[in-house]
Amino acid sequence: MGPELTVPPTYSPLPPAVHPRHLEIEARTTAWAERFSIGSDELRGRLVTHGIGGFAARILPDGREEVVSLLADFVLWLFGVDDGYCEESDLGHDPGELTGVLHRLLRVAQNPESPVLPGDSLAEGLRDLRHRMSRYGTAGQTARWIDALREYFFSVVWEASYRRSGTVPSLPDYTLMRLYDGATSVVLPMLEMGHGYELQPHEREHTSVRAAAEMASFIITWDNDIFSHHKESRGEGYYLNVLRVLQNEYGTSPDEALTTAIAQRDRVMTLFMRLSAHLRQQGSPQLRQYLHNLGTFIRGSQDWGITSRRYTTPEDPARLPSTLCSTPTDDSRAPLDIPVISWWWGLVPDDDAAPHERAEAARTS
Ligand code: 3E9
Ligand code: MG
Ligand code: MG
Ligand code: MG
Ligand code: MG
Repeated sequence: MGPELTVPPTYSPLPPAVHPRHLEIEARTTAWAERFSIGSDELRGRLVTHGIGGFAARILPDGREEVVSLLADFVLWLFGVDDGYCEESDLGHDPGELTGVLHRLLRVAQNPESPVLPGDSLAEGLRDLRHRMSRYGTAGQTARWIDALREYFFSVVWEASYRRSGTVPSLPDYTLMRLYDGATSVVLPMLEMGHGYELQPHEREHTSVRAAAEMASFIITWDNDIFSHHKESRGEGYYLNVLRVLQNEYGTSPDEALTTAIAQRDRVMTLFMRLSAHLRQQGSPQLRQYLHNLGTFIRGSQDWGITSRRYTTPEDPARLPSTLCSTPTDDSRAPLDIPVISWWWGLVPDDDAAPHERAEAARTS
């Protein structure tokens, strides 16, 4: 085990917010996990101390309460899969076996009435989630959620192949995998459901809008890697984290990898802010709401990440920051040297001034 890393306050230009009913949501999610017996007793005992209800309450601070609760239960369920199946069991070392299990779960999500995996607690929990998705979302949103679950499952199978061989992917491959294996894209349909609208496909699938969502996934998962590095590097067995990938890619120390990862997420954050401002100028009210909630997803993940017991691990404390900061460590407008995402930097017109610059120009013209 190397020397302990100290994570400095990281950059956030976005304000904090939490749903006023977060305590009730937290309590209901604990009860839901018990009712469906999600994970082993030991895993569930840990998950209910992680403040997952509060996390969902930060992702959708003004959302419809039933959908915030649904999101909280779903995130707890995802940890039942990600911890229970992928990271802490033999199944996570066997991509073929894992594929079969995940396919059966997908069938449950798609056709909850089919007698697949009867009596399995994750399957029963998923049936309940699916019924509630259909209640609060449209048929299109439910289908999008199932497709996103499939892309998340596909990526954890890829991850399992690295776990099996004990190898570390290249930075571009890790970046591509991480756009999906943090389960961020599975949350996106619930941003719409939380506010009772449906983005039209021509807007949601527009290259720039999809890129904005991918940037949010990048920032959220890079932040997770930064804040969860302590938990992950001290755990037993294999772990995959951007700090490990960067050390492997560039032959640098853990401290240098931390500095690089923070610079990368800061550079993407400044791009996300410019792209959102650009898209807001012409987008529908629904798109503006969606962009707003990509922001609350990012900020909520940061606030949850530095405070959750899951990452602070009080019995062996991580050196995490207690605040965030208002200045990026890297505000370059040049693309990151990662080919799978470097095209993002071509989406914001060069002369697209920052919002405060535009306001100033309008005032003085
Ligand atoms: C994967 O990353 C974490 C997801 C599968 C957990 C579910 C959470 C969400 C869908 C919201 C997105 C939030 C994130 C990525 C924290 P990893 O590194 O296995 O998570 P860990 O908590 O173990 O560090
Ligand atoms: Mg169980
Ligand atoms: Mg994981
Ligand atoms: Mg994990
Ligand atoms: Mg992590």
